[in-house]
Amino acid sequence: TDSYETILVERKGRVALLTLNRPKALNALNLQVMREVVAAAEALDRDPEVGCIVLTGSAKAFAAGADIKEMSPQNYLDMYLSDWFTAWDRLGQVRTPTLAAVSGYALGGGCELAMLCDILLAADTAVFGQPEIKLGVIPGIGGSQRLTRAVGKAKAMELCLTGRTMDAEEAERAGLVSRVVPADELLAEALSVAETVAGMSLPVAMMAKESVNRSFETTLTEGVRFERRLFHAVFATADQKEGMTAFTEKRKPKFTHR
Ligand code: CO8
Repeated sequence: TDSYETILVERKGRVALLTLNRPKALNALNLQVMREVVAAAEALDRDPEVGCIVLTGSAKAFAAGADIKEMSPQNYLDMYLSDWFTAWDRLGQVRTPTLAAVSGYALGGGCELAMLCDILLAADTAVFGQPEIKLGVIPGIGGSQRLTRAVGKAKAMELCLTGRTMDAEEAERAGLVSRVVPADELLAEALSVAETVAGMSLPVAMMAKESVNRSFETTLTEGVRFERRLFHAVFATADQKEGMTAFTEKRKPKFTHR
C-alpha cells in the first residue's frame, strides 16, 4: 500500500521481499533509496505478521554502490551537517531477521548494504568489493568495519586499499557469504531460506539474532552471559513449550509467535 519509487515491496506469506529498483543506475544508492529502504524495513519490522525480510537487487546488480553522481558535488559541511548515510544504520537495528540475496555487483555501499543484513546468500555471478579508494574516498556505511570482521584484516585491507573485487567463490571461502547458489536459483533459494526463518517463533528468532549480533559488540564472557539470560528468557514464551512438546509428541510445532 505504501508507494515507493526506488524499491518494490511484496509480501509472500510471512516473508517480505524488498527489491531495489533503479535499473538504469545499477541500483546506485542515493538518499531516496536509503529513505525508502529504511522506511519499508522499519514498517515491516513493526508488522508481527512478517518473520523475515529479504533484500535483493537485479540479476546484474544488487547495488553498484552509493550514488557517485549525487555525492560528487558535496563538500565537507554538506556531508557532516546532513549526516550523510547515517540513516542506513537503522537497517542494522531492525529486529526481524533480514537476508540479502546478492546477484551481480555488490560494490561499495552495495557490499555494505548486504553486510547490514543478517544472512548473506550469493549468486555465482556476485561480485563484492569496496572500490571507494579508486574514487578518492573510503567506505562510509561500515565497510571497513564489517568487512574486516567478516573476512579478517588480510583481505579487508587488500580490498579497501586496492579496490579489487572478489567473486562469489572467494567471498564464500573468506566467510563473507553463507552460501553460493546458481544465479537462476538465487531468488527461490533466498525465499525458501526466508520462509524457514519466518516459520520459527518470531520473538525467539529475534533473540537468536540479537545474541549473535552481541558477539560483535562485547567480550566472550559478557556475550555468553547475555546469551544465557536470553536463553532463560525464552522459557517465558508459549513457543518454547510448543516446540519442546511437539518434539516429544513427534509432530511439527505450531508456533504462535508468543
Ligand atoms: N553511482 C551512480 N551511478 C552509477 C553507479 C554509482 N555507484 N554505478 C553505476 N552507475 C550508473 C552509470 O553511471 C551508468 O549510468 P549512465 O548510463 O547514465 O552512464 C549506469 O549506472 C550503468 O553503469 P555502467 O555503464 O558503468 O555499467 P558497466 O556494466 O559498464 O559497469 C560497474 C558496471 C563496473 C559496476 C560500473 O558501473 C562501476 O564501476 N560503478 C561504480 C562502482 C563503485 O565505485 N562503487 C562504489 C561507489 S562509492 C561508495 O559506495 C561509497 C559508499 C560510502 C559513502 C559514504 C558517504 C558518507
